[in-house]
Amino acid sequence: MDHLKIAPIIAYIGLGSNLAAPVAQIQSARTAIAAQAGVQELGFSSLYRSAPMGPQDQPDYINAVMAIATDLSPMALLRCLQGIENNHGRVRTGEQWGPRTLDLDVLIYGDQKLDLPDLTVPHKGLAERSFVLYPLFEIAPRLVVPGKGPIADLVAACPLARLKRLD
Ligand code: ROI
Repeated sequence: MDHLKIAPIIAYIGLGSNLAAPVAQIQSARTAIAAQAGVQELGFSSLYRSAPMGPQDQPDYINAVMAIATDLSPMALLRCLQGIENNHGRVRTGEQWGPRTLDLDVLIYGDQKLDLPDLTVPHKGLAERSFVLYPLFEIAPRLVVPGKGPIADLVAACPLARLKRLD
């Protein structure tokens, strides 16, 4: 029955943290994502330090992007990422742009464009966020972002802001 298997989808996850040892949060999230049933890690960017987008009276963020192959539906993947956020002490204050121990976003899900109540793919803010575009470009330089165009063009049009790749 092998021929009936559905090919996994390639998806990209954005990771961000600016509280409670952000580098450790991101590394632990990577391990947790890769350990999920139906998820296989394909790639992981460098870690980047970025100025907060939104209120400035919060610490700098650590950001990264992960490429996965997955059999999970978009909503199943989202729920799985929310579970990992909760396990990392994420407290949902209702403050939209506030600091967080761990933020996991479904940035891209194959070639799909989705506008569900809880999930928009590709991620709405993607084209304006250097802390998403640069790590994404690092691991997928030939990617075409559905509805938005080649990643190289998006990177070229997005100011670096205060983004620094960590070594
Ligand atoms: N700012 C940066 N630099 N990185 C993030 O991951 C991030 N995440 C957020 C908001 C509050 C919008 N700002 C951010 O959710």
